[in-house]
Amino acid sequence: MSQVLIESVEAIIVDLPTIRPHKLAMHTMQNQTLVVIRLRCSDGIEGLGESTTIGGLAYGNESPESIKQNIDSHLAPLLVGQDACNINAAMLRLDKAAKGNTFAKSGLESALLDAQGKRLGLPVSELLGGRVRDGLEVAWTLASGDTAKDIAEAEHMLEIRRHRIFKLKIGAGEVNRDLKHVIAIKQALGDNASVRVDVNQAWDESVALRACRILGDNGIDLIEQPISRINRSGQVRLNQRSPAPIMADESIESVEDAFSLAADGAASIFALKIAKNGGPRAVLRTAQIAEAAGIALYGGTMLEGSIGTLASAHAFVTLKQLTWHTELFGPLLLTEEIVSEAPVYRDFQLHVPRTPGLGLALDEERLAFFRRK
Ligand code: MUC
Ligand code: MG
Repeated sequence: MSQVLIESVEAIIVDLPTIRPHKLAMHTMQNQTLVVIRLRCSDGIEGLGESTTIGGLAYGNESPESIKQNIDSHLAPLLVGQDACNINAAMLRLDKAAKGNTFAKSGLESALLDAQGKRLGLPVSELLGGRVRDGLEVAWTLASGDTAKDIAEAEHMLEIRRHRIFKLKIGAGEVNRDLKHVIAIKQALGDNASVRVDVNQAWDESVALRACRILGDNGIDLIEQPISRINRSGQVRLNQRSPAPIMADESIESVEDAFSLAADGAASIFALKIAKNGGPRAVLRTAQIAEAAGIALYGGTMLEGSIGTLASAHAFVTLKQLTWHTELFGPLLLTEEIVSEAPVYRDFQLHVPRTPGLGLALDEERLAFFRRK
């Protein structure tokens, strides 16, 4: 068989409405911008990937526009003409020529895996060594900014059996008001739900020491990234003192970050995100570091659409332990789809397709309608 080559790589910016504003410490999302990757190969197979972030440059070092520009100008030319079946060689070539850019690389790695899975007739999870579960329990984020609305939203999710784990985005408001908001929600939901918070780095250590104690004492199960990713020693101290476990999210911007966090004892849970590691294979390297260090795992999201969500899910179903479950609800925050069959959420779980590749096809008409002109 003659070699299969990568013929073209396209990065497409897509703007989609959200079901409601989504309020995070550093940004309020009024919509979501996806970067869809389309990788065409000489055997006619097309691989899909996604390189999505949150709030322009509010979350990380890459914005949708910079991701597209860097793929168009630097990364795609390195891939075109290369062997489409050798994902190790393709990703090594990108890593040699381009520092960082893990969001862009994640979409490209996902697209290569999707194409290879379609070629071999295997789901991406099987290319990654094989799944040990078919479904993933999915948390929902309460982030309307209003306590009563959040409680009503959580109760509805419990009733329709879609979510029983809730993450509350705090840190934008005054700390005592935030604590009251969280405790009111936990009291309303009681033992029917796991309630966690994500501070998105908004506190300093002096505030976090007191707040983490109050949250832990009031039944909050997990505290995500309470202080700046830069304050490593503060995070180590918080991890030793907080009654609720500390999860690292923004602190992990690469697989190497995961290693040094583990070595320093700076978190007892890692939020795994394909975008922050450079793809579904790269995120599994971070998972292996965590497993070796006795750090628990959580399947995180950058609020990707269906493509990025399933690229994450195919990696997460291969994991031995996923103690804190996942938050792969991105498609449910959007009012519109650009794939022909949306991922299936049922009985608190996301069901991961067993069809070849990621298990998705683009809806060309909807993509044409929503892509940025
Ligand atoms: C984050 O910081 O974890 C994940 C869920 C959500 O609502 O926001 C994201 C980002
Ligand atoms: Mg987070």
